[in-house]
Amino acid sequence: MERLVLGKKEIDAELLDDLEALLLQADLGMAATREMMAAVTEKVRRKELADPQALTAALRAALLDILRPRAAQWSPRKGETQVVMMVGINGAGKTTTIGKLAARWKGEGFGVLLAAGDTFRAAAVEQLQAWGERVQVPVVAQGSGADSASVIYDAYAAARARGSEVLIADTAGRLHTQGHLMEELKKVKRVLAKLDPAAPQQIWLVLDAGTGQNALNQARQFHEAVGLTGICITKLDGTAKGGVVAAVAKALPIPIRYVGVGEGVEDLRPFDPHAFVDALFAEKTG
Ligand SMILES: Nc1nc2c(ncn2[C@@H]2O[C@H](COP(=O)(O)OP(=O)(O)OP(=O)(O)O)[C@@H](O)[C@H]2O)c(=O)[nH]1
Ligand SMILES: [Mg+2]
Repeated sequence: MERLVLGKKEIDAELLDDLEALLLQADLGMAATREMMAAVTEKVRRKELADPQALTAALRAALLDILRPRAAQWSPRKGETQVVMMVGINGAGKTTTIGKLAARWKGEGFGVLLAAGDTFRAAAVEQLQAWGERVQVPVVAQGSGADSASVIYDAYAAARARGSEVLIADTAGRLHTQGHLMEELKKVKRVLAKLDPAAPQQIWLVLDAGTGQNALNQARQFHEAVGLTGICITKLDGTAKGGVVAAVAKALPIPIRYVGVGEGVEDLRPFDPHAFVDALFAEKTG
């Protein structure tokens, strides 16, 4: 974005139109784009922006205004056993993100347990177990075909008995439009609530940044079905333009917890609005 703006000598209507198109192309979506354009257009009208550099700065500030309210970290707490349930459509990156989170929280000194709640997809249990071995965190599993709610319930009971601070529960991928599968997630919530009405303390949606504006629909529908307390956005290392983070931030009042930037165990970053704005405005090379 920098290049487009800085390549020009003055701010005119054409530059503003180009900018709007660029924001939409970068997946920021209508609402966030409108808000940012309104902010900078107003500054242009009041002649507060002397040159295209000032315009870039104003755009960054407008984007930060959208993102900053969504930056809120969550961490396990000593003396409690909390459940983080991960939900999302097929292939979004749930299981991978669980492996990364397990390594992070274990590294911070917390007792971590994983629940193989994806009893639906063949090899899903083995995939989580492989992550468990890799990051040296135990996994509670019953094998495929088992009842997801019962696996997660047993795992929560085990986590409490062991005094683990956090149980991270995997769940099967599902389309946000599949009503009966959404019902299954509600069942997990009901069953866990028998052990503690506050459980699951966190329900995080995993979104693949590459799904563009469809990510918004997913977020809305999962939120409506189960009530989200966090969002993780994966695959920001790939071809995804990343603007979808702003679209989601604008549309839903849900904290963005982490972003995934690769397939490795270290490739998870706490969501940092400043770093995100820098990355979005950085010139892509090649
Ligand atoms: N490049 C990149 N790849 C990722 C990232 N997160 C996950 N992946 C890859 O995306 C693919 C799907 O990840 P999974 O973790 O299996 O996704 P899932 O949501 O558990 O999928 P289901 O279990 O089928 O619902 C895997 O090949 C991961 O390695 C990321 O941040 N960057
Ligand atoms: Mg999975």
